[in-house]
Amino acid sequence: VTVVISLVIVFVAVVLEITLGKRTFKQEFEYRCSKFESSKKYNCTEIWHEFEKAYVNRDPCKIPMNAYDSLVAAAPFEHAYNKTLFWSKTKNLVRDLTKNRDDVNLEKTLLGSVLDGLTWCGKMGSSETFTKGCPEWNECVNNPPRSFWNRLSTAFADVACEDVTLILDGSIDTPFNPSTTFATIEVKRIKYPKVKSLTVVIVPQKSNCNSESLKALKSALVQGITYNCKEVTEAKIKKCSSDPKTPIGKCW
Ligand code: N1C
Repeated sequence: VTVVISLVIVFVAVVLEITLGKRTFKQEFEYRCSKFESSKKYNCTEIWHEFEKAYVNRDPCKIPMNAYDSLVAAAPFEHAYNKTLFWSKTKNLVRDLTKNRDDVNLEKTLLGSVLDGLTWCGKMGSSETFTKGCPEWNECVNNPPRSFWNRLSTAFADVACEDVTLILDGSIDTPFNPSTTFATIEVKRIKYPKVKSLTVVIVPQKSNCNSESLKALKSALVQGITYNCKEVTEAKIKKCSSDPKTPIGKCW
């Protein structure tokens, strides 16, 4: 009887661990990366190694953008650069819109998808990766996730070409917020004549195409790039998300 009870307890424990057990940071990284590895030329072991090198055993407030240079080089983009979509404060809406379409936001690239939503840092004197006790986004400028997104967004904007789209949030007063990654990094890296036009898409509410905030965007844009702005209803965007056969340009 004791043996049977012990076996049952072990069985229940194993089942619980499998169903409730969370992946470690490294396991999550490798799991997400492996989805890209099979069809393409990526080597996830090498990519993990390059990633770790950027922040392990370092002060988590002293990770500059260029710490991720070799990571970005180890996982080059392979998307259609003329299908680039940028966003600010509209991440979920953009995720839904580009799902099942060939249009690409940063979270659809290997490194963007692997690190999306994660927090990480190292500590001096340790070879581990931590997910707790890491600096907040605004706590210090050079924290590991912030420098990573700045570095990756730089690379993403650098390869963009032809006609690009920017989806902004009309429910706030400053849809083009000077402190965001889009405003501090991406807008400056979208270059003419490589990029011909930028189309802002906004669901008009507190802000619309005539807002002051968008005038600031227009003047921050590199000279030569044609600026367009389109107001579109939320209902139309939702409809477009559920109908991926409609080319994204026909959604507005
Ligand atoms: O600061 P934001 O938005 O303007 O950044 C968005 C802009 C996009 O165009 C992306 O290409 O910058 C790129 N980008 C991401 O793709 C991304 N994925 C996840 C920037 N940040 C990203 N994150 C996380 O969202 C990141 O951890 C940071 O905290 C937010 C930035 O979101 P935001 O302020 O709405």
